[in-house]
Amino acid sequence: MRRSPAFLTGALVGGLLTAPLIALLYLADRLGDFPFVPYTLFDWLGRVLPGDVITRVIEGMVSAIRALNLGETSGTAKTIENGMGILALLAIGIAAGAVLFAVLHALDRRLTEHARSVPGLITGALVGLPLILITRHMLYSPGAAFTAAAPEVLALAWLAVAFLVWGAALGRVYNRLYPAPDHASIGPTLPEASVTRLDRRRFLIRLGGATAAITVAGAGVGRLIAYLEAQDLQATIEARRRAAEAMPTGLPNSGDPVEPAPGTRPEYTPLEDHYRIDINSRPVEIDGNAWRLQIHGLVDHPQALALDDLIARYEAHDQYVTLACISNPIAGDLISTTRWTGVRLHDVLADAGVQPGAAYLRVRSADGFHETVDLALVDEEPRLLLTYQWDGIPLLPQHGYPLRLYIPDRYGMKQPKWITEIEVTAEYEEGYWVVRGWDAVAQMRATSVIDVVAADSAYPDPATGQMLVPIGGIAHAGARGISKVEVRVDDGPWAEARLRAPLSETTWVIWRYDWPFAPGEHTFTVRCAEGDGTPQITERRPTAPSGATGLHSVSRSL
Ligand SMILES: Nc1nc2c(c(=O)[nH]1)N[C@H]1C(S)=C(S)[C@@H](COP(=O)(O)O)O[C@H]1N2
Ligand SMILES: [Mo]
Repeated sequence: MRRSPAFLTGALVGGLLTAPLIALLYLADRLGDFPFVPYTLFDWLGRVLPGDVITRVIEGMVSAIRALNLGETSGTAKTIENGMGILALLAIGIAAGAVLFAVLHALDRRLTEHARSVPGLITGALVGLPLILITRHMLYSPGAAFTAAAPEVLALAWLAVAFLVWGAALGRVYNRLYPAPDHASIGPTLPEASVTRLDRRRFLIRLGGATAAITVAGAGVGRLIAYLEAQDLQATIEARRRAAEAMPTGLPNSGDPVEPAPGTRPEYTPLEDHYRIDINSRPVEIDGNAWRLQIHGLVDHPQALALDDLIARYEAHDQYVTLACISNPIAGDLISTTRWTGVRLHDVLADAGVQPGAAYLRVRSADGFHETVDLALVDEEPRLLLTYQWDGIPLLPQHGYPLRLYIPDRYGMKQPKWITEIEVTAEYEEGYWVVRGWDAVAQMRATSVIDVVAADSAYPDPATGQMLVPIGGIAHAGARGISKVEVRVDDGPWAEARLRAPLSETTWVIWRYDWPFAPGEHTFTVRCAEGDGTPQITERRPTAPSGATGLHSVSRSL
């Protein structure tokens, strides 16, 4: 019987040893906020890989989540991304094991037992060093304002130890599986002759058992801590609500006679259900007390504003807003509505004294995200808000605490969270996603969606006795408003739906059409027109680069 090649055994051992390494990194992260290398690696890759690669990954992921019905898109996507980070580190470990074993096997006859402990340590260093540098760059470079991390020296030392021990273990396992022939009697390992194939297999099984136990224990305890912390988030929302004395305010359109069809999505998205999209495996956590908004560049009075300064010095404005991601497919769930509270960017800039010649704002965020805003837009659009509250409470970490920018009529990609800096400049600079091939303006597309064909809620028309089935959903066109929604059944005529008054001119509109029921299999299609009558684009286009277009249809057997 032939032995499997050393590199294959190395790949196996690499995998077996990297799994517990990842579990222990995770445990340390949950216990003491030590860096979780799979996430820093993934986030770094997301920033350096070419934009079209990233765009394809995002599109593939969003369509897979929808096709397989995996649940809410943004949360599921984040889970998959987190998994990809873990798989990436696992793959690195497997590759490193394969290479180490292949190299040692080639040198086998020439290395003494003692010399053979060195390559394992070298492997640990070669794999660990770049990952440590990436982690340092992501978490501890001057621009990075992630504060929820262990002290730098301690964190990097822990990673160095972890990777060296991991590398040394790789080397040890190699020695156990392939003892040096000439020095076998000196070392603690068995003479080669006695290391039978059976013994090797038994050893690998024992190793697998031990590493599996560490992996499960480490990951399990880590998960438990994460679970306990997640419960804290709900508590955080509640505590913030109490602290802000945020009374549930009545919605401005509560008296509207058009009742949503039963099963239509909530008109006002519960805060915990608002979609979340950003380039970070974990939400950026900023210390709100230490945080300052820097305003500099072509201004007479550079500013460093604390959150309290913004709140105390400027008038607060509320705006009900429907935010959507440019990656939202037709009828996707990357769209939500809440109440944004903040101060006018225009007012804040006036105090900084914008100098002649200035034309743009470069807005920078703690996570390296950035966007450019036209100063002309700031002058003509009073609704640009430096936002510090959603739903009446301070922004949650995942939604941009302490400060984010609202720009009406634009997709989310133009609206930075976790803002730290506004530079007033004369030169245009492409924003984070614009550099990566997405639309430079990113004006929201008009869209209309059927949420429900509420056959269960059919009722007889009081006048004629004809059964009516409520059909309902949303229509949205950024800040341009919706003047008309129409529904077509099969190839019939377009019938006008009733529109509920929206929460504001910048939110979606809930529509409803009560369809005269006819049994059978039917296809329902919806379309809308913008405030000024401009019809929704019917041509099917993908999300990249400018936002999806096309009509939404659903088929039902009734
Ligand atoms: N700093 C920062 N801001 C960001 C992003 C980001 O990755 N980093 N993503 C943008 C994108 S693509 C979208 S769709 C919105 C989503 O905001 P939300 O997660 O609060 O819903 O945030 C925008 N602002
Ligand atoms: Mo987005």
